[in-house]
Amino acid sequence: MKITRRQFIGGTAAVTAGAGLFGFNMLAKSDFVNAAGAEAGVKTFRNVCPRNCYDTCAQISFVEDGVLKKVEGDPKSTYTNGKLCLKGYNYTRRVYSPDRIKYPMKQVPRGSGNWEKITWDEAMNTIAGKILDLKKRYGSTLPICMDKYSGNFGITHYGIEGTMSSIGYTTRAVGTPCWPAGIDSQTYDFGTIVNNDPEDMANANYIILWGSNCAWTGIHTLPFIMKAKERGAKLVVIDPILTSTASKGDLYIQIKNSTDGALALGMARYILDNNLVDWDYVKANSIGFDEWADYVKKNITLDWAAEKTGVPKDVIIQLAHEYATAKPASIWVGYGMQRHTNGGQNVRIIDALGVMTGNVGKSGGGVNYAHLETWGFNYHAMVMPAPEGSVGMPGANGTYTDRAVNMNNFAADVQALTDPPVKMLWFACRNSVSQDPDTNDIIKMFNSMELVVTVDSFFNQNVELSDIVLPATTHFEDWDVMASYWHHWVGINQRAIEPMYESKSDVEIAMALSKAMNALEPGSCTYPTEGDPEEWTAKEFNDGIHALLGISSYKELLDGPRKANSLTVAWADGNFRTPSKKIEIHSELAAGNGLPAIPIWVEEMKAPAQYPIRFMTPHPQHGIHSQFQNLDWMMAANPEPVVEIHPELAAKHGIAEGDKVRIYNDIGEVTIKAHLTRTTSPDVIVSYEAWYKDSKFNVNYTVKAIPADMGKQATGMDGIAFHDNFVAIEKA
Ligand SMILES: Nc1nc2c(c(=O)[nH]1)N[C@H]1C(S)=C(S)[C@@H](COP(=O)(O)OP(=O)(O)OC[C@H]3O[C@@H](n4cnc5c(=O)[nH]c(N)nc54)[C@H](O)[C@@H]3O)O[C@H]1N2
Ligand SMILES: Nc1nc2c(c(=O)[nH]1)N[C@H]1C(S)=C(S)[C@@H](COP(=O)(O)OP(=O)(O)OC[C@H]3O[C@@H](n4cnc5c(=O)[nH]c(N)nc54)[C@H](O)[C@@H]3O)O[C@H]1N2
Ligand code: SF4
Ligand SMILES: [Mo]
Repeated sequence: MKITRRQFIGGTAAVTAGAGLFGFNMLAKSDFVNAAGAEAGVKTFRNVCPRNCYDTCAQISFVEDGVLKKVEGDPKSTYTNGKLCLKGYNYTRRVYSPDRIKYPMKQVPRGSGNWEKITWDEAMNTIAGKILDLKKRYGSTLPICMDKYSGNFGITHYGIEGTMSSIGYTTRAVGTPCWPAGIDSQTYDFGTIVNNDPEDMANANYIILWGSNCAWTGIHTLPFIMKAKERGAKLVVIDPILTSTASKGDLYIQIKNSTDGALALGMARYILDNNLVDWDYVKANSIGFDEWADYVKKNITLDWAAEKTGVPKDVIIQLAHEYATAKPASIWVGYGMQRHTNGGQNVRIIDALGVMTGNVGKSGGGVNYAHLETWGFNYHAMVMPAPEGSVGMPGANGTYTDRAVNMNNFAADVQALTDPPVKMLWFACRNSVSQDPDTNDIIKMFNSMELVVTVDSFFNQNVELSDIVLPATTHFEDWDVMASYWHHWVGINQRAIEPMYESKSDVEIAMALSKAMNALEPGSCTYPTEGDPEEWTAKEFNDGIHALLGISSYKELLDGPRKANSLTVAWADGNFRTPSKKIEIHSELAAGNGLPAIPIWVEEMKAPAQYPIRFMTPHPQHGIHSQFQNLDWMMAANPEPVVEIHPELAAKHGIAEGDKVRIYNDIGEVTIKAHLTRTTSPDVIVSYEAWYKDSKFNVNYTVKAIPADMGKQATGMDGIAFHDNFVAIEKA
């Protein structure tokens, strides 16, 4: 079975290596050597999935004659445990997709579909020329704006930020759509985000999945949850939608959106009234608890909580009693529940529940959100000095800085800038047209540009509106190092196959751009013009990372990923990182930012009269945002999007299964096929965000850039209330 590398591999050619062809017994060592038992000529390599996914899977790739034949989960990571999700098993299909961007191309005019192949030299000279032209016309590089986010979270991919720094002070999309409100909550309460090792969830006696659809979005934690269940633990899922995750629960609670804080406050009232508080823990570790307890007793009743949340009073009592007594009890706060105008505040109230029951700092416990403890790399590819004489936004003591625009309000913020205006966009690891709120405004923003460059591997909706597209490598064609924001493993990414077609990694593109700029104007770009991809990765390591992982060189990761074992139980040492060094139930930092000092109830956003239906657009099963769903195997499994509608709501509008539904509000509309289901409630419709091949489907036409309540403190910008999205519907 031989497959040679071809320019255009389509059909089934590249994916013939069936499951079971190579056994796991051969996976012991893979530093470019064939492990015993491997088919002759098959090499194995270590890779890590670089997607913005909780699981950051350690992978083994199987390569024959330079062709990637199969990708498996690496059994050396006890978290990945030899398994991938359905996206992971599709990687061979992704790498060899005929739809990959193969070489630099230009589109004249933008949006016409009139693409023409160009050379790397032409692409780089055009881009370099435009950068220098803008710099000359406006006196700085501020008219150049970069938007990079989560296409690839590898550490060397911060070289995209480095590309910008190396040309001068530029305009940058700052912030994150994922999790900022919740990060700030835990920053106010504990000083930062740290979660228990998700593998430790196996030790819980009670688990609440609070606004997390981990059966789709973080699948590798589920086996640990199931282990806990086998030991007798109870699983509760709190979500407005009866998701796949909810179907695994012993108890499913269909809460009204954005009222999680009311549920948690109701639980707190019960816990206080029934003296189930862990006073020893609270007194030793927190400040402000009495003030909050006073607030709860004076203001919160179980009847109010039941009315607010739609959760019956007896269920709130049961949940509160079980959570407070089944020690240890673990909460996983998902990112879905904080995508609301009071989302951060609701997370603070849930944090307080964990504290009052003494579940923080315990194995099998925790209020688990995320962590960045294994991310202490050098960011060598990112940290580049501005060229001499560069001018930017005035900073401290006569220095200059970049100009920030809010990633979560990108179109409006970019267009509002006048002095100087933004005239060139550089997208990498980012599909703004598909993923940003207010698609119509995003398109308007594109129209006001002189040059739009997108670096990507696929002809997505962002590329469709760009002038120049540059082909990006996949992670099998590149060296990198990868950490997770959830589990505690770190792994290396080897170059398993040569870069496909004419693709380059983002760092190689930075080097090529630097060459072109310095040829046109010596000294205009500080990015190195030469460098070996493995060396770039090696330079990200330091003593801190070595010590954390128990290694002395990155090369040891070629034997398998390593886990930071010192981090297993978050806050076990009680060394909180708040100003007071205690858990701050009363946070002066929050108060100073204009937020309530204590975790009190903040009203949720109500539906406006003309748009009474909430349109939720959470994360899909078959793709990760705009990635994977476009592949033929995924299109076969999930050929078209649907909007989930409760039969009562559908009947009200004369909508039957399979009808087209026009979903609209004052900023835009989208038409989607109806699927009638009781998994949602009669005032909420659901369609999962994604990019389908050859489709204009895009939920973000109706989504407004409404800020969440928190995020600025830790991430520079507030989060976005994706789920406070209100629409009207009609049969199309
Ligand atoms: N309506 C709605 N919208 C949402 C959300 C929602 O819940 N509802 N969720 C939001 C959230 S949480 C997020 S994180 C964002 C995600 O939005 P994005 O960060 O835009 O995420 P992706 O679509 O995963 O990736 C963007 C692009 O990166 C490309 N890419 C992959 N690897 C590389 C690489 O190595 N180099 C380069 N240059 N490109 C690469 C991919 O091909 C893809 O086209 O979407 C947000 N949008
Ligand atoms: N397959 C797949 N995996 C992914 C992603 C993907 O696109 N696809 N995206 C990745 C990224 S970038 C992120 S940020 C994470 C997100 O991971 P998750 O947080 O698990 O995902 P979401 O879909 O944003 O939301 C989770 C759940 O929150 C619920 N929810 C919404 N509003 C509320 C509320 O008010 N209260 C409660 N209790 N629940 C609510 C939604 O119904 C949804 O079921 O997943 C990552 N993993
Ligand atoms: S998308 Fe997530 S679960 Fe799937 S292979 Fe990648 S890291 Fe693993
Ligand atoms: Mo995200």
